[in-house]
Amino acid sequence: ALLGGVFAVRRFPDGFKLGAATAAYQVEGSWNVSDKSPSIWDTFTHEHPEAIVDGSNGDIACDSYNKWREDIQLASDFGLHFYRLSLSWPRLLPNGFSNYISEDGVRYYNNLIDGLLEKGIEPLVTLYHWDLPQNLQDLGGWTNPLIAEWFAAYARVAYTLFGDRVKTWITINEGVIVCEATYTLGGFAPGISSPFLGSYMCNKNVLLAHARAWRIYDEEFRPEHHGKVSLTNQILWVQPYSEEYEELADLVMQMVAGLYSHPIYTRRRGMAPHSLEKQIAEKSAREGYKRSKLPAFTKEEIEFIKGTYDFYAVNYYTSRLVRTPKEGEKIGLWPLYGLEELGAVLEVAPEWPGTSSNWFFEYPVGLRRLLSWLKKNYGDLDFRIMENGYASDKRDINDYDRVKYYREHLEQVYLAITEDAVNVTHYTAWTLLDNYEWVDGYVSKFGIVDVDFTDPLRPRTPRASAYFYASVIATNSPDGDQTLNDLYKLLA
Ligand code: GBH
Repeated sequence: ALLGGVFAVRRFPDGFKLGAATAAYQVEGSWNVSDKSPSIWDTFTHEHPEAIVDGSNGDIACDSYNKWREDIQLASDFGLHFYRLSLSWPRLLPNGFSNYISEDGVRYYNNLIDGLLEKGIEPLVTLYHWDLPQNLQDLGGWTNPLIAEWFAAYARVAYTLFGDRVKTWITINEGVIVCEATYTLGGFAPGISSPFLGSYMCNKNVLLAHARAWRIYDEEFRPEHHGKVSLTNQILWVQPYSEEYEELADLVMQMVAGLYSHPIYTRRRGMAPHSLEKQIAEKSAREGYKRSKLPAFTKEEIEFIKGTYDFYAVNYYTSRLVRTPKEGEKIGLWPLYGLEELGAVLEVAPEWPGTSSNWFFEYPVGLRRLLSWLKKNYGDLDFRIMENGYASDKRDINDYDRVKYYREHLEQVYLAITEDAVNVTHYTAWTLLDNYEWVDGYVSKFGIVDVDFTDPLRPRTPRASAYFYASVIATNSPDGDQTLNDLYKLLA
């Protein structure tokens, strides 16, 4: 059995695509070279190092601005089918607006895209992975309705420059984090706390900005370039603590998934799932607001947003159990401990292993259940996992815990496809390289490749998980190379 071949080999469907992702602010560094202007993360980390666990920032990060050739070589060594990267808006458009395009920014992304294509790796490009130009934040950022126009203009520039070679676009990465981690928690750049007000305004504008960018592609670029555009959703799988909380669990799912999916992926009425609209309207009335805190959308806006997708992209890391609070129990803030707005307490099962990130507990089955929930709620779509990966604070090259995470999650993807008939077509490892993990600084490491951040040259060393993942790709099997797999099981 150790040599494999004895058991039937499990394989993903033909054409299943496996890749890895990074994001501009987390890897590029070179925050102020050439004419690049600061993003909200540059400003936030410089002004509030105390908000970051190790007081660090992304000024240099992995230095991928200079070392992009090495990154491509690694992606190629592992046999990645695609590499998901993001553009830095303030690197490409230092004013935030489209009146001035940075030549240096264009050169950098052309090099990266062409370099990937030369190795036969498809570039997948995210337009917005959280690094808003600071000057746009000064004008209200994602709470200013004009941002839909600013973003649309930026998207048009990107499609024009790179659309001949980039065929898959993600408009906005994780609207729920852009709005809730920012405005509800106040913990992410720009560090403004406006729970369930700013976050709801942001939600509306994110949806409108995405829809505009999708429609521009659809009308002006698709006829020539034939690409696809969607947004990614980071979704916690939330299951009832016990049977009596089934309805509550669904309500919470409608908040963490539905708020950004219902308006795009369903033809059903309204901008938010009905149960959620009702809940928030009632809560708003109790709080003395004349109208629901969820901003109203016009009929035209609703029509404008519906159907603006070409696939369903989901990022999955972790799960929660939900129940109502006990007598006198305080509900924590979204989404680590609870959803005060919905009267829901979230917690983790004691048997779910923790990681180096305080929000992150392992529950592989959650991924399979989430995929089924998405299919049930939004239909038989082309589902693409655009992020999944494991956090550790160890610089261990023999990262068997990470191998285990990938093995167990890939198995759940395989079961979702083969047992539940969910049409999952892509899987993306987060992340290619250890990088700047936002408020977790350089402490929480998600890379299948180690980066030495104490060395100015930022040397990269592939971990066991990189070899395992390469073998998954080579065999198109969730188990990877059976020999390797058995070996890891022994060593783990
Ligand atoms: C993804 O976010 C990101 O796309 C990626 O950039 C990031 O490096 C990766 O995952 C790992 O974190 O909102 O209260 O939970 C995943 C969502 C965002 C979840 C930050 C945890 C921390 C505060 N994560 N969030 S909270």
